[in-house]
Amino acid sequence: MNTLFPADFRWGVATAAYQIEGAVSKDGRGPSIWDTFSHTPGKTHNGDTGDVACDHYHRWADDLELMSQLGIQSYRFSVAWPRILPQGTGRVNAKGLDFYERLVDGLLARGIEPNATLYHWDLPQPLQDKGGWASRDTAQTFVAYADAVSRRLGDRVKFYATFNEPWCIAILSHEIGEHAPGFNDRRLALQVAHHVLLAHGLAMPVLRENAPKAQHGIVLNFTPSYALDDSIEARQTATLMDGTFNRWFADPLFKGRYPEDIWELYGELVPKVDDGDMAQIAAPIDFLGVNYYTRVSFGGDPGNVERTAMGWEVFPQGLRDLLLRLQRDYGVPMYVTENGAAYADNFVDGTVHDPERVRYLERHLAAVHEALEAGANVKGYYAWSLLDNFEWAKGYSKRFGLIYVDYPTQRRILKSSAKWYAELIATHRVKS
Ligand code: IFM
Repeated sequence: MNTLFPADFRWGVATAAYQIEGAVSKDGRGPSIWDTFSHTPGKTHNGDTGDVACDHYHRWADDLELMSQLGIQSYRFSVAWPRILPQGTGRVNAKGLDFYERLVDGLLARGIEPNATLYHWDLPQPLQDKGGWASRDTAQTFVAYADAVSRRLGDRVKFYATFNEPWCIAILSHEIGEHAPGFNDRRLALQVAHHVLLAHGLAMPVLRENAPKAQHGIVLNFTPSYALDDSIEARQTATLMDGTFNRWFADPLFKGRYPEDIWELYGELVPKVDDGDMAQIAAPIDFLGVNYYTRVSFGGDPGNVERTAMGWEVFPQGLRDLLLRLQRDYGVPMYVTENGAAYADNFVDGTVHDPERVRYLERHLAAVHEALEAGANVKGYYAWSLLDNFEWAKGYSKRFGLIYVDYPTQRRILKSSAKWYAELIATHRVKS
């Protein structure tokens, strides 16, 4: 089957600041919670840190050239708050803004649309010291940061997303403890989720004012939840998982309320919500960024499951189902802002051959195409990731890039998947 995508469908790649930039002490950048966390023994694989990462802070122009070479149309990157406001608040560090201005202008000069995420997990450490996202004040502080960035970059950035993956910011980092700041407290995590959503809503009018021609939204990670048999247990567990993982974050944004079944489930752990918060959170957005990697399932036998190097099930149908369900439930224009896979890539005889990743991407893009045909308003796709990079608690042990990074030399090598993606962009067609 050959699937042709619409001519105006956008093809992009995505990265995040702490995962690629390195240069953590350069040009006045302050420390973030990820510097603290990754330097704490036992928190990351092998004690890996983002100190150097892909050294993109110095190599950004070469990386943009690689994007040009592949025909990338849009680049989703994140802005590091501690470069802009080293203390988190107060004095703006002009050199931090200069870096993103160079990056944005460099993209525009190459005909690549800038798509900026304001928060991809690197909270300035001084703000964590004052309570971090558990403190309501951090929501207002975020607005001042969003103002500083969007005032300088304005409409040159075509897409602004406030947050990347609130579930990870709240639950993975404050309840499960796997990510910075590494807490294990569900009540705290739910309050954090509320403050993050509130910060998003409070920032929307500011972003619209500073960049009236840009599109504004937020990026959520979704893990669709399936019952594999008809048992009541499997169906109930799947519904609750869907509620805690997906609806808890999406319903407030689009319906102005938390899902009732999960509110009841959480009982006395629910967050403190002030008058007016929910209306603020539900401020209209122009797009929803959808990050999709895998699903969870309950009951029955999933059979012989194919998994990536992260141990995540490969389930392309989940992306089609998800896009159609989001269309039905929320009816908002969508971009797939992350999708991709880690595999154990090897650099052999000057090349990196990664047929599993090509197959993963091909099958997921076929699923996106099916969703489009069935009426989902999906306007673009960003592969995660442009480069192999710092995979958070997993350090450098997991490679998600279309481009291989040889960390000791910082040499970049196009994997077969990068060449495949370039061909897809040129033809708008995916074979499956
Ligand atoms: O690397 C991460 C990214 O930072 C957020 N979404 C998932 C990716 C793969 O785990």
